[in-house]
Amino acid sequence: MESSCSTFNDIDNEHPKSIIHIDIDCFYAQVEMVRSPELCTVPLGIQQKNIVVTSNYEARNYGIQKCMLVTEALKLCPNLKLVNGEDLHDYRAASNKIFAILQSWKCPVEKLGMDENFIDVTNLVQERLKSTDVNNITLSGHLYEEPSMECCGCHNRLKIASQIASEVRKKVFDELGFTICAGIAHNKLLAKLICPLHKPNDQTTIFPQHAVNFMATLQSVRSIPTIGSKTTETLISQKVLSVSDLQQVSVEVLKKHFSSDMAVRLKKLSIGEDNTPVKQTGKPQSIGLEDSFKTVSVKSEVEEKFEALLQRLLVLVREDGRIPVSLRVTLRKKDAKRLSSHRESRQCQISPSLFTIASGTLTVTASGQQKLMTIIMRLFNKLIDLNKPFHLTLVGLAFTKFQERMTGRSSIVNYLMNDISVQSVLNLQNDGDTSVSSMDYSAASPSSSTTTDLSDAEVEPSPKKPKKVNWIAKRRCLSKEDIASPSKLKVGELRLNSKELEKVSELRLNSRDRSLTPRASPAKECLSDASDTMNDVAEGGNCDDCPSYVDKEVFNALPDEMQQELKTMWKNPSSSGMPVQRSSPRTNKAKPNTILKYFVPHK
Ligand code: DGT
Ligand code: MG
Repeated sequence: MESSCSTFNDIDNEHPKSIIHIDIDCFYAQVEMVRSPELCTVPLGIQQKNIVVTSNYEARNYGIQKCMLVTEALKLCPNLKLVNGEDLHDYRAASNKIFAILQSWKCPVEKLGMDENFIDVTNLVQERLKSTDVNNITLSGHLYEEPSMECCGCHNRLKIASQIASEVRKKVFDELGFTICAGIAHNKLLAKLICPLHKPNDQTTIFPQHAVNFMATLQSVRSIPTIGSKTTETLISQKVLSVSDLQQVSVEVLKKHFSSDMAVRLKKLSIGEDNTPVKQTGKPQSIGLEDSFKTVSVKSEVEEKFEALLQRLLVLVREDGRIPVSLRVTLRKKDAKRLSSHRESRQCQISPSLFTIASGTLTVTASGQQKLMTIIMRLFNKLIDLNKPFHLTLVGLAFTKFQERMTGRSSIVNYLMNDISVQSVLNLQNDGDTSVSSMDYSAASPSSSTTTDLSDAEVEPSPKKPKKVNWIAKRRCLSKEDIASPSKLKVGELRLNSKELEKVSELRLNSRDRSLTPRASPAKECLSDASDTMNDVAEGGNCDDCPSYVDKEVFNALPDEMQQELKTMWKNPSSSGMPVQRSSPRTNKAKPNTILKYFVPHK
């Protein structure tokens, strides 16, 4: 057996990468079929408005195509079973589950829309090669064409990638019941384009030396993923219609119509060359929903549409788990003068305290939802002059920014977020304080941003005290490995939340001054609120040598390592930047953001 290191050295490899492209068969239709298996044996169409956006393969046998009018589809197949697919929630959920399975191979996975993914299995292939007889590697699935001679070792690598693709497809089917197609190649472009060659529920591999021939079979330049409608138009104007035409046209001719870089890129694409990396997909930058319709011209109807969108959006945001801090409202106005429609957006910051995290789940109370609706309608009023008639054809809602914070239980920020809501209750009940916050209204486009101050009591009623005590007890049950030491905390993440943290400090002070004097000891509080948790809190806490301004309850709830770290800092204040003398909370504002900030002096 040859050594994989000597045979497949990356530096000598012309085609070092191994990429798998995954496409789920008749995606929306499969989600419905998995949910209701009786649909598997009948022709099924997924309807959005008056269009069949996709259909199962049974229906495709009748000639039904994607985005066909319902009336046409029913003419072709009167027995077509139609399911409404306007609510994308379950499709999105299925897409996320599939994505999670693809990640179990520990390779970069890039999501492309809801039903496509790229997986870069280059490293995994290299690993497997080390324990594989390179003379005896079999290909799984179809091969685009038999190779005439070996290349740089890429054939064996791609064969192993085809085996991984097979495993991926099997796992997705076994765990979720979805059949999928896969394309295997040394780059993303070829992997994507070869994927649908054997549909459904199959896979195809292409070796690099067949790239030029394969690309020449594509009838339209538009088939190349990165070529959009404008580029296609320009190419057609130069009589470049097919990919074969693009292969033949000189780069000099292309340079007359495109930038030099673009001209070279087009030439490379035409012969199947592409070196774009598979970028690991993270969480989306914004989460939004839109609803389009013929016309809506009455405010109450608009409000109903937003209400419905908000309910659906809150489901999505709960599944996402991050706390939104910015909300955008989008409208599409029918413009009689311009004979066209155009979109306008406004967005504003929203208070994170509208949301609470209880048992790891993001929730919004009914009053929080009302406040969100108030904000939405205020943004709407900014966009529409209600003294004049209006005609809308679309409304949209999106959460556009999220709190940057560690989401695990071990996050100190998470810990403090829970505290914000507890303190809010005290603040509202004991102080009768109508907390006024200013919100920054700005148009989505930075060039036309405006700022308006609005009064809005956004402090959110939240879990009652016993819940907090239980929660503290829970935290104390976490293992040491579960809890990050303060030294591991990312300072940036804390700084991003500094406003919020100042709010915590202020609320803590207010509530303490007015409602918790004299203060009960942590053990006593536990005893009165939830006796079964008393031992957890009382045993762990030892704040005898803490400075007098320290909130003992908070200190006792911290893991031992943090307590030790703080005590060390208190012993040596000059090196830690901690307040040596008792100071007002305002003076803390100017200080760097350290864990010491959370220990607010009593007045
Ligand atoms: P396939 O991959 O050929 O077996 O069939 P699908 O249905 O998976 O088609 P695909 O991969 O192009 O699109 C994935 C899903 O996206 C599809 O199930 C429905 C939706 N979709 C596709 N094209 C459109 C479209 O033009 N409009 C709308 N609203 N949805 C679309
Ligand atoms: Mg698909």
